[in-house]
Amino acid sequence: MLNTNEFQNSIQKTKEEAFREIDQENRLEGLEQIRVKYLGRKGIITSLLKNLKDFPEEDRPALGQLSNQLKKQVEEVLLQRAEKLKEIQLTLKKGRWFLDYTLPGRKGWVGKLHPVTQVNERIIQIFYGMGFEVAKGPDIETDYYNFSSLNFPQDHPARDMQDTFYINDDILLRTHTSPVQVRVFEKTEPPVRIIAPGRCYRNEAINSRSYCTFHQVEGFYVDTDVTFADLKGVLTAFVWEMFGKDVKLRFRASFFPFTEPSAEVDISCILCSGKGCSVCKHTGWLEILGAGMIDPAVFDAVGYDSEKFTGYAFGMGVERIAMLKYGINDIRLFYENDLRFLRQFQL
Ligand code: 2NL
Repeated sequence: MLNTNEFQNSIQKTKEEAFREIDQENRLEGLEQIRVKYLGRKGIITSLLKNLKDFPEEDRPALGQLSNQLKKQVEEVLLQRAEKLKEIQLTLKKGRWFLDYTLPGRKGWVGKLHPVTQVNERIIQIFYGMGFEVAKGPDIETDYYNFSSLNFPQDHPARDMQDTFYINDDILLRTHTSPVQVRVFEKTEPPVRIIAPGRCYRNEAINSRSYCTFHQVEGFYVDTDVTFADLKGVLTAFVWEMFGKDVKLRFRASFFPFTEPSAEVDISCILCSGKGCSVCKHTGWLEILGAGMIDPAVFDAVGYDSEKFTGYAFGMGVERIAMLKYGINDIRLFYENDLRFLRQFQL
C-alpha cells in the first residue's frame, strides 16, 4: 500500500512512461494497445483511480484531481499521436515525399560537362576569337551534300556501305561536317569564315582509335587571295592556344578529295616534347588534323567563281584532340558513361 507521497510519485512516473511510449509508437494498432494498458478496465491509470478510496479523506481531493488530470493528458496525447500517424499514412499513400529530419544528410552531386563537350567548346572559343562564325547543319544528309558536292568520285571507298550508314540510296548519316560548309557556300557570298562543329557517323570497325560516332570541327575561309600561309598561321595560333606555345607544327603532304594541295598536320609530342615515347610511337610527332586549299571543283559545285576566290579548309576530330590533351588511350571511354572516367573532367 502506497503512502500519499509515493502515490504522487507514481502518478508522475506513469505520466512520463506513458508519454514516452506514445511518442515512440509508429502504428495506430500500437496506440490502441497503449490505451488499453493505461486506460483500459484493468489499466494502470484506472487502477490508480480505484486505489484512491484507500487514502485519508483529506488527501483524496488533491490526489483525485492529479489522477484525473493524468487520465485526461494521456487521452489527449494518444489522440494527438493518432492524428499525426494518420497524417503520415496519408502522405505515404499519396506517394508524397516524407521528410525525415533525423536522417543523416546526403551529399549532392553536381553535373559537369562531358570532356568531349568541354574540348569542343574550347576549340570553338579559340576560332571564335580569331573571327570565325559558327554554323550548324543536320546529322542526316543527302549523298549530294556529304559526297558529290565535295568532289568525291562515284566509286570512292568512303561511299561504301562498310564506311557509311545509309538510310536509303540517297539519305545517310553525315560522315564529316563538310556538308554544313557546302550549305553555307550555297547561301553566302565570300568572304566567309566559318567553323562547323558537330557529330559525325562512320560505319567502320570499332577499336581504341575509332568509334561509330565522333565529333568534328571543320573550318574554312574563302576570300580573294587566301593562301596556304594564312592556313598555317591560323592553325599555328590554334595549336599554341590549345596545347601551349612551345609546341611545334609539321605539315605533311597528303590527299583529300575536296582540297588541293592537302596536308596532314602533326604537333611535337606533348608528352615527351618530341624526344620520343610510347604515345608518339617514338616518332616525336602526333597527328592532330587535316587541311588544305579548297579544290576549285568544290567552288564550281556551289557556284563560287573559282578564278576569283581561293580558300583554305581544315578538319579535326574532337575526341582525338581530347585524347591527346588528357592522355586518354581509348576513344570508347567517351561513350561508356562510366562515372569513374567522367568525374576526372570536373572543371
Ligand atoms: C581530317 C581532314 C579536312 C576539310 C576537312 C573541307 C570542307 C570543304 C571543302 C574543303 Cl566544304 N575541305 N574540309 C578539308 C581538309 C581536311 O579534314 O582528317 N579531319 C579529321
